[in-house]
Amino acid sequence: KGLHVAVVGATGAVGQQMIQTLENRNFPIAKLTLLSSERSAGKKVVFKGEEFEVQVAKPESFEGVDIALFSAGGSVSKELAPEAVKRGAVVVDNTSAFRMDENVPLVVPEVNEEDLKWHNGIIANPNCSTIQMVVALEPIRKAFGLKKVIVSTYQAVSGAGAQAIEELKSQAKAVLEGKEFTPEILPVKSDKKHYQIAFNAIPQIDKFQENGFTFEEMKMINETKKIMHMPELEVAATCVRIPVITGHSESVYIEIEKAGVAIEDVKSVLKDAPGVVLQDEPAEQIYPMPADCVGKNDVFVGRIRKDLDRDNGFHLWIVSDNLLKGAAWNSVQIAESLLKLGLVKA
Ligand code: 11C
Repeated sequence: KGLHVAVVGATGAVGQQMIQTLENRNFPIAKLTLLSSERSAGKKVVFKGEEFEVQVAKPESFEGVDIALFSAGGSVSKELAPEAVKRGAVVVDNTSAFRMDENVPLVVPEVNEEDLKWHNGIIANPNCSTIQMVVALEPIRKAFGLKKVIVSTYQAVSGAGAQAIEELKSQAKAVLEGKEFTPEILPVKSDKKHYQIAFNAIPQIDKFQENGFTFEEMKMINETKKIMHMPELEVAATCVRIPVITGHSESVYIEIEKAGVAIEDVKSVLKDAPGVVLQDEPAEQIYPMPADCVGKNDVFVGRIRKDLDRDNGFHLWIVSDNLLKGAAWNSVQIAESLLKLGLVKA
């Protein structure tokens, strides 16, 4: 008894976490189909102690599939997600292919689960750095209103995939041993130049757009407005890659609507918010750090301060596992919501 679930991109950094999360959550699976590009097909993956062979993803692979979780890059989603929908599957897509399509809901269950109700077969999973920010901002918006957001990110290399993790590890070793190396992956594999990430910080994630912002920065800006249903929200972002393997961190400045709100009011709202863990005790040096968040589904918030010049300004520090809440867990959580709301049936 259960659903036929397909994972597309089953051997990638996110795909692996999706399979693990489906297992950890004991998601009701009657049949599991693991798919990938030709390059990774044939690899073996273990789910609940059983070995599965990864098959090449083709349109026919989706016959009889109830839910397909896609994380194999935008071009694979563009080609195969409509094929999966045609065959009756509901697609949860973790790429940027359909996120800003007005016929596709972009969902973070803690914020806009209701948007699942108008899906047309495809549901988009937002960008990792956007997800963790909106989980913390939504309860603040509900309680006090929200006018403006300025975010600077400190993003882990696993956001750029398994090859970027390897590049950081091998570069760090080379630098410490005084050996030569040639950067090949970061900041963007397909861009013209590549820079050292070990012992460095790179202020470029994804490609530059005509307005001078990178695509990652524009994703944070546009996706935040769509998920929160706030086209009027003022949002600016600066996204930076740092030499951390997993766990994105964000320094976020917000301006709220309501006057006279105290730090304790913000803390008490966050303490009770779904998906949020408040870690904010400066006297005890307690604050979120990526190394502590790895492997956890929650969004951790701390360093909450009232702005020194503006009564309605607050500063926050937000950290989460970019492969879990930022990707695999949010996708599986969407699948759980679809089941709960009766929007998918075996
Ligand atoms: C990064 N945020 O850290 C990116 C990875 O649009 O799903 C996620 C890319 C995406 O490099």
